[in-house]
Amino acid sequence: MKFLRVIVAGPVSSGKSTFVKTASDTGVIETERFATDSTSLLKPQTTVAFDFSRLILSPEMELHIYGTPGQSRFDFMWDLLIQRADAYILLVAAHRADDFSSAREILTYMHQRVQLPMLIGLTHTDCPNAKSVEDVTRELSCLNDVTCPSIVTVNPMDKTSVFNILMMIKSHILKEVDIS
Ligand SMILES: Nc1nc2c(ncn2[C@@H]2O[C@H](COP(=O)(O)OP(=O)(O)O)[C@@H](O)[C@H]2O)c(=O)[nH]1
Ligand SMILES: [Mg+2]
Repeated sequence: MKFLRVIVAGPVSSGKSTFVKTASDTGVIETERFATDSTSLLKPQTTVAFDFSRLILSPEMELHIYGTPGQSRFDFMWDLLIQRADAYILLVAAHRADDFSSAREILTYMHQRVQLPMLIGLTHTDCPNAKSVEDVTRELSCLNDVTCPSIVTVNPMDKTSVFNILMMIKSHILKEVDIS
């Protein structure tokens, strides 16, 4: 059996826990707790360790999907998770431009630690004031020396949409394995 580990990172409320839950065909393990700081203005609960779910693709292959906590005070968890990952997806909420700098920080953090296949998933594209893929591409590539990766739209509440981006990241992983 081959396990592919995919990390789902991103700022608070970008859709990580929802994504992990939707991806699952076996149920999910969550570590949500009531938020006590500024996060509580965005939502009542926040992920403190990680969310985990599994997607069985075939008798030989499973995706293990780990959602990170969004708040940077839990960034040691990002480190633990990313060091053993095969790939990661960074979720960015299209309608929350104030969070783009936090998304860039996470991108830089990951990039400095690992060189792995990755994609950016643009969420909340259905919300008022959502920026386009082109706008977000520009915003995320303008700082730091991180080359901007592919950005695709994803709806974390929609099973097909989540499945599609997971299949994209899976083929990135398998391409890397073939080459090496
Ligand atoms: N309208 C809309 N709501 C979304 C989308 N993605 C996530 N949400 C909602 O945004 C909220 C925060 O999502 P959550 O998964 O808790 O974010 P996390 O902090 O990254 O784990 C939840 O109420 C989700 O249902 C999206 O693409 N569109
Ligand atoms: Mg969460």
